Amino acid sequence: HHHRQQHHPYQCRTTPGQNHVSSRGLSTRREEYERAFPVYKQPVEVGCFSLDSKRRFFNDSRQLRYYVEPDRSPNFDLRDGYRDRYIKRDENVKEKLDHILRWIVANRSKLSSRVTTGSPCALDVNFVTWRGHLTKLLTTPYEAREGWLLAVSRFMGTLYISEVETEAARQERENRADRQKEMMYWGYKFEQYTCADNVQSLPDPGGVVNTNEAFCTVVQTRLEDHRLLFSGEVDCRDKDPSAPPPPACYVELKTSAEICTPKQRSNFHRFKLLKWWAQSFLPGVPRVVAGFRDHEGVVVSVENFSISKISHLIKSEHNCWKPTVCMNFCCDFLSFVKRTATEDNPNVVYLFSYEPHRDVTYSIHRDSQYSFLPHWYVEEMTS
Ligand code: 0WD
Ligand code: CA
Repeated sequence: HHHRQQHHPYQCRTTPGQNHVSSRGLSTRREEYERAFPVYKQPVEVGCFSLDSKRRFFNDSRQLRYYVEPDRSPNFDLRDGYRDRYIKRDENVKEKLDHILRWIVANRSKLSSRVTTGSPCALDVNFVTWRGHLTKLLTTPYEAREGWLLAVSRFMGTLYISEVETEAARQERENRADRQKEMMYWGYKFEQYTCADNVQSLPDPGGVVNTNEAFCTVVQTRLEDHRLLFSGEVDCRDKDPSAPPPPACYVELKTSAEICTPKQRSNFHRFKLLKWWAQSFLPGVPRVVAGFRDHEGVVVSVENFSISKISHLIKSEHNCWKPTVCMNFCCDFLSFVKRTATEDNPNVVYLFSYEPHRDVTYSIHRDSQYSFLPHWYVEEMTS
């Protein structure tokens, strides 16, 4: 009794007024998103900001680092400093969109449309969010393990999307094994081995790893008729002064277990490259540098991945992910949000929920714990 519609899977499939689950959910089935690649405009960097060692906000690039290419087989010890030179960001503090909102307040003139054209879209964008939230949307049709919760509020015509930690994610975070905690450090340690603070200087593997520090780019782009403004953390940039302007000079750093068997290679292509591609494609970061490490946390090889080549690399894989499915799903989700989150009120939250193998559904919450647009932001924007 299911009549799947090829191009508009979210449209009401039942008679209006009939209370049927499929009439208010959004399908996450891959087959429904296999159509032409949607228009995705080249992302443009409109600004950046930095968070220092105490997580303080600065409207500048002071935390931007420079990539220093290591040997092909550098033998970096990623376990070094875990006990005595590691300051970890407090994961219990939920920052929501606060840093992006601070950036918007400081740079409002760059974003507001000067000509008032009737529609009250004070910011001239439809969506404001973190890049990481969009990455989760892109990978949803292939995500069989983890669900998500995305809170949405419409304010002055713009839709703000902020993640809410699921109960399952909170439990996983609180029950993390010691080995897992240490492995989370390895990624940051690899950054320290490969990044310098200045164009002229070299990396300092003897220093402290402090995960409060971050450099974030703010980009603007358009996915079909959705104008997007989002921010993402950037690891470092090409230190060559003649490198292209941001975001094309940015480099994403990753660590991954070394690949020893065909099965491991296939899993790497099917799962890891999907996440790497989605994350960097969104802001237009062209390359990923991967450090492959052994079980003892020693980097045994370093490899470059060009984002534009990843989709070709995976084509030999049977039953593999497709970029067009990722982008079309995201596009349709944003359309679904636009037509659902209609009340313009910073204290109303439309909570969208995904559980693997289910449609995306939503619930509405007024003046609840889910409200995430701070008073200072609402005040600033309306005065
Ligand atoms: O409050 C929240 N729910 C979140 C806050 C969720 C996600 C991000 N954030 C904020 C933080 O302020 C952080 O500085 O986002 C920033 C990073 O945002 P993003 O670029 O949109 O996130 P994502 O693409 O998922 O992660 C990029 C990097 C990660 O690198 P790897 O190579 O592992 O993908 O940002 C780091 C991590 O190094 N990172 C985070 N840093 C702080 N808070 C977080 C987080 N929650 N998640 C990933
Ligand atoms: Ca990284």
